[in-house]
Amino acid sequence: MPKRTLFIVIEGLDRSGKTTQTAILHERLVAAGHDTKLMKFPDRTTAIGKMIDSYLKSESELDDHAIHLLFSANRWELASTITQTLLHPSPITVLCDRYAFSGIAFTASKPADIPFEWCRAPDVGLPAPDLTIFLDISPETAKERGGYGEERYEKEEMQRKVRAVFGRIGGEMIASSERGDEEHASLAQGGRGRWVMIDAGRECEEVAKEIWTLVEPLVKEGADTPIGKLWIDKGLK
Ligand code: Z5A
Ligand code: MG
Repeated sequence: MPKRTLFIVIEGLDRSGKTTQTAILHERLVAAGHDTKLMKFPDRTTAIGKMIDSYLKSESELDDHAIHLLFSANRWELASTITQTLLHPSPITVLCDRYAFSGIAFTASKPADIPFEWCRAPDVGLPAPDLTIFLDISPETAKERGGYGEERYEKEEMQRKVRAVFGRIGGEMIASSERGDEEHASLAQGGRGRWVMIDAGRECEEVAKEIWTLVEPLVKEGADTPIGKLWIDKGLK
């Protein structure tokens, strides 16, 4: 199979610097000659994204299950864009700010006690990231970055629960990519669908440097496996 470009996701807790670090990484990739498409979820520009935006700003109310499915639908409506970009004849890397992992972490942390497996189900089969960089930050440090804002989930108690669910997702992704390693070519030894946690409570440039050190050699090498399907393909379950 010819080499293809990578699908890289930056995930993390609120105020961990996802948008800041995605922008820096995007700049560095482009400067290094890697054409890169920047994406973000929720993508508030689509019709579904506008409903999500209105919900997050508390301008509208929706059942917890319904909004969860809208977040997922927002990814599915852009799934073919991700795949087509990765398979484009001229190589384009896809770099994405939040993805399905945020979807599970936030809904499963709500008081409604919606089961983890139910939260994961609608995203099963989406294009799987080759690499997910998880920006970890303590709720205390996050709070120092200006406190939580106006939007619905920006409360400390909720953020603690979200952190715990992300811990479960990350643990399962790491275990899965290690299992997958037995049969698949590895993403520079880290396994297919690699999940890497980075301490985001440090200076911006320190975090950016660690991300670049991780990403640069992987992007140079590319992937020689087909685009995975999230939680379906071996090594991504
Ligand atoms: N959500 C969901 O429920 N289901 C889903 O499926 C998805 C999302 C995809 C909106 O998301 C909400 O949607 C979110 C999850 C939920 N709920 N909450 N809460 P969003 O992505 O639109 O949220 P956001 O408000 O754009 O991003 P964020 O997570 O809050 O922030 P961030 O991107 O991680 O951080 P940042 O914008 O880069 O930085 C925050 C501030 O810290 C800013 O002032 C920076 O200048 C500063 N900063 C950044 N890095 C540093 C360092 N290293 N040191 C000091 N200060 C820093
Ligand atoms: Mg952000």
